[in-house]
Amino acid sequence: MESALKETIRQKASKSLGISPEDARISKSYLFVAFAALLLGGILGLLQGLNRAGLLELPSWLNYYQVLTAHGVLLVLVLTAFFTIGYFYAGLSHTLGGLLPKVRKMAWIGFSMKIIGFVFAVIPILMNEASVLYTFYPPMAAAPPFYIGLVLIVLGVWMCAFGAFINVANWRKNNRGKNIPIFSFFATGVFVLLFFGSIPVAIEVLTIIPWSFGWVDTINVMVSRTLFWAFGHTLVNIWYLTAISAWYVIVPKIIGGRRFSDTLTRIVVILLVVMNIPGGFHHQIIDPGISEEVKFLHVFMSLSIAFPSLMTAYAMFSVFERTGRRKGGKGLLGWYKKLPWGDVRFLAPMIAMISFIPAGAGGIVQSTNQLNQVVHNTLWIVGHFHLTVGTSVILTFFGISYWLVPYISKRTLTPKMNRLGVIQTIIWTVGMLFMAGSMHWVGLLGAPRRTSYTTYGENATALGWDPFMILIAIGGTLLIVGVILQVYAVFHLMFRAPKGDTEFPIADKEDDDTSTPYWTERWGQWIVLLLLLVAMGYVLPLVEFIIDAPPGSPPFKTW
Ligand code: HEM
Ligand SMILES: [Cu+2]
Repeated sequence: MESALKETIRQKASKSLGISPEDARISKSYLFVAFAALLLGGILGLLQGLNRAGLLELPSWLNYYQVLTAHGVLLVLVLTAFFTIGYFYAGLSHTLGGLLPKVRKMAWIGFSMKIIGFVFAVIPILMNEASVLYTFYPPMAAAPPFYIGLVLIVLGVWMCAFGAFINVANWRKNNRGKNIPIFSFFATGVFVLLFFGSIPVAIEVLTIIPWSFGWVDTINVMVSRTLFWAFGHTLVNIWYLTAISAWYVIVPKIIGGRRFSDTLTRIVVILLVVMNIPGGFHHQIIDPGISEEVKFLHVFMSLSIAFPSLMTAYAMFSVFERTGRRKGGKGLLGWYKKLPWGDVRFLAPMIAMISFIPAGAGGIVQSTNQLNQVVHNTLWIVGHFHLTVGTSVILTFFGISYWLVPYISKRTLTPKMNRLGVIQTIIWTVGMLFMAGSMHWVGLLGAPRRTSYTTYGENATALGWDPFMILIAIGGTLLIVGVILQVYAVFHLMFRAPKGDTEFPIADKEDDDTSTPYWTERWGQWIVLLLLLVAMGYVLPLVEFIIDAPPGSPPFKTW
């Protein structure tokens, strides 16, 4: 009780003081880059959609695969990384009583490293020397600066992860025996995953660099792909964990309710962090040379992530129902009418959650050996991740932006901007229904992903895909309208909206919530467990790939 009281007083104090200008500047810069990436990446996405529908021929100086590489890099690497860091740093500052000066410096060094790395990576992409797609697997080889840029980006992310660890450790030193505030608990989980999840890709890139320079002749493709997906699969769950931090902590406050059980929330975070990394082979289900047992193990681990997801679904709907009933909602479903559907800060993450239901089901389909054979490398996959990251995650980020950007800019969300946000959310949802829906369907009919417009010599099957491709182009056109509205909203909230104080909305626990056991704080143990599971998933296959190595591959330029 006493600690709850202190907590409230502290929150009140930091609420009235707001975020310090130094901390705000960090988050503002990160979010600015994130939304600039959305604008550029969105325009490129539209070009792809129109090209694949046969509606637009790209000029001779712009290659489809070059555009696709930039679209992937801008949206899944730049947008998500910069948003995640800007968001969590604002929340660390808010819940831990400000960032330490040292941590601020690290955030800026990290920022510069990522920007310099990005410039290094982008120049060869612009020169069509790095159209290797955002997955950059060997044997396709880009010009060396592309990989050097990636190394700098990873180091920049590590800088931010360590900054977060230092700030959290400092808080713990000053608050012995206490659970860290729930938002910072999520941040810790995300940065732990970011750090450990990006070690494999760092190793991969370090082995690619000498090969792309021509200092070594060949590379072990199986090892590279495996290291990539140990990272890629983790990255997906980093986005997911970031999104659910807002679902568990922020959304209940916005609807005027309380959080779901604090202990359960922390267990979900721990499970997602610990079980995550050894799932990467579900992206390589039809790769040759990997034993069935290992594939099975990884599929098991990936599906075990569905367990905390189901816990999340239960928790969220429980919060909605409780809150709706407290506000007078009657009957079996009457509570849903009491939810603030006209508030973009609720509507966007709510649609995000709902779209995660089919998105998650699609993920289970892909993790199933037999079904994977049907959808592998078809447009189904592209539909899947536009639903997961392009809708569940991004719509949550959009919803966050309507309070986070005013919060760090000391401005307010006006009813007019809120209305614009609601319209934006609806346009995005409809656009994605068209685009991702058609992609799923045409993927089942066999249309391949990552392929520019072709009719395969007027082949009848390929011609049958055309109507769906037109729907994809229509969806893409709606989405670009959504992108422009969203970027306008962020720009407006950052620089133009009326001055004033906006709250960082963190929901309280229920009054009758049980106290949280302190063992949830043992991050050292969770990390040991994480490493053990990583060893279980990866040591044997990697040793096998290296000892019984397939013939190495020279670099190829396929575009
Ligand atoms: C204006 C909105 C968007 C449009 C019109 C769009 C359209 C497309 C199209 C047509 C493709 C694929 C093509 C192919 O396989 O040939 C694609 C690929 C992709 N998109 Fe989007 N997209 C949009 C937004 C997003 C967002 C918000 C994200 C993630 C945050 C995203 C992530 C990706 C990724 C990762 C790929 C795969 C790249 C690859 O295969 O290497 N897209 N997009
Ligand atoms: Cu995965």
